[in-house]
Order: sequence, then C-alpha cells, then structure tokens
Amino acid sequence: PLHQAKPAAPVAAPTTPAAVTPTLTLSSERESRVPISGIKKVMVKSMNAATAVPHFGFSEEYIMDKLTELRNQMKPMAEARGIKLSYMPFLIKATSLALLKYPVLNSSVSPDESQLIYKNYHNIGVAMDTPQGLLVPNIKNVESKSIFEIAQELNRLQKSGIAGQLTPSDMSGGTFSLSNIGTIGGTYCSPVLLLPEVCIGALGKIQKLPRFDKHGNVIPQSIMIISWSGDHRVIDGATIANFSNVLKGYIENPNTMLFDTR
Ligand code: CAO
Repeated sequence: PLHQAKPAAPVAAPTTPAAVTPTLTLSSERESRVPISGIKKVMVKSMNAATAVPHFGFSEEYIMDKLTELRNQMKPMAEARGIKLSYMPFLIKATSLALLKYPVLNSSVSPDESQLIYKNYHNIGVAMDTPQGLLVPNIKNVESKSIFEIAQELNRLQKSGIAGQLTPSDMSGGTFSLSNIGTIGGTYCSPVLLLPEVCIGALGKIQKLPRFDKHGNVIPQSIMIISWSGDHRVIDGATIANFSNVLKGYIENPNTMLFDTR
C-alpha cells in the first residue's frame, strides 16, 4: 500500500525500528505488540481514506528493449556527471509527456466532489522504500525538466530518503505517482491511490520473455508490466487505456520523446 506522508515536520533521522526483526527462531513470548506510530500511522490514515474511492485497475506490457539499450548507452555518460541513471527518469518523463495528452489523469477531485481540479504542473511522486517506511517524495515540474535533471532530482530524493532527510516540501504537492515495486520483485500489483491524486502506476520487474514477432516467430523480449489504478469516480477505463497507449509509444520508441520534450 501507499500513503502520502505529509508530516508537519521533516522526517527525523532514522529511529531504531521497534518492529520485530525476522529471525529463524521464534521468541519464547507467545505474542508481542508494537505501536503503530510515525510514518506507519500516517499510512493507516491515508490508506483508510483511499478505501472510500472506487479503484479501477488496468495492466499492460511495455517492451523495454529499446529503452534498455538507450539507458545502457547513457548510463556511463550520466556516471561521468556523477549521476546514477536507472530506468525511472525515462519512465517519469514519458509519463509526463503522456499526461500532456490526458491531463485529467493529473487532476484531483475537490473535497465536495463538485469539481475536477486540473493541475498544470506535473509533480510526479516516486514510492520509496526507506528506513522509516514507505515514503512518496515527488519530482516537481517534470514537464519542464530534462531526463538528466529528473535523474539528478531522483538521486537527491533517494539519498535524502535513505538518510531520513526528506522534507515536507519534498513530499507535498504530488499530482501523480509511480511505484517501482520491480526493484524488489514482482510483476503485477494493485496499487492504492495516493489521494487526492486520481491515478497511480506500479512498475513490475523487467523480464526477458518469449513473444511472437510479426512473422509468427518466437523472439525474446524485455518486458515490464505496469499496473495502473484510477479513481473510477472520474477516470474511466478508456482514458487509462488511451493514456497507456501513448506512454507505450514513448517507452517502446524512446527516441520519439525528443520530439515532444521541452
Ligand atoms: N526491473 C528490473 N530492473 C530494475 C527495475 C525493474 N522494474 N527498476 C530498476 N531496476 C534496476 C535499475 O536500473 C538499477 O540497475 P543498475 O544497477 O544496472 O543501474 C537497479 O535495478 C537498482 O535501481 P534503484 O532502486 O537504485 O533505482 P530506481 O530509480 O530504479 O528506483 C526507487 C528508485 C526509489 C523507486 C527504488 O529504489 C525503491 O525504493 N523501490 C521500491 C518502491 C516500493 O517500495 N514500492 C512499493 C509501494 S506499495 O507498498
């Protein structure tokens, strides 16, 4: 599950978790109780709120061969500039470009459910597994950032997350979220909305799988599945499917991003 952490104060330095550490031997105590506090308490609240919203699910395969090749080519260049380049910056940019065509996915529903609020900025949240728990800082104004600038910001947020130094500003104002569960493992997922956002995507792990080419031959392809959840009060299946098709175009032919990137 996801939650939008909006703590009033910056996240404190990592605390020693009171949680039970996995061991191969069971404690002699029959049960033990651990308080649900801090970030975990925020998660309880935001996830409870999300259950009030009907979620619509949609999954698609995205062929990653060309993006893998491009990333492999650019990774050393980014490294020479002191930046680690994963797939995420490309996927975040591609998402923003697709959002330009389907802006309703970057909107939110007003609290009284009488209006849709379109956001003319793409603050894309990235779910992070941090020592404090699951946090979702966002990259501000992705629509006007280059892929390199997105990578720089993602590196900064990742380092801050590990150091327990993400700020309220890093974590507030998100308009859309991506969760790369594939870094840990797994293919399909059923992500929970981070209200008031109306769409979230969970990225599965990239796998080499057999698929048919247009001549009917079996070929190996690098495939990633993205599972989307949308707020079905205001987002219909066709909108997510159309958005996904545009995104698929950018991911599967990443050079086409050059046309539309500012
Ligand atoms: N499939 C296969 N490989 C992947 C991958 C995927 N989906 N995503 C990333 N990788 C690769 C990266 O390219 C990188 O490879 P190299 O070492 O060759 O460069 C390596 O895995 C490690 O990537 P990373 O984790 O450092 O960086 P990232 O930008 O891909 O992801 C972040 C950043 C913050 C999203 C990730 O570290 C993380 O925390 N993921 C967990 C998110 C999570 O908990 N989601 C669940 C939310 S719901 O409860």
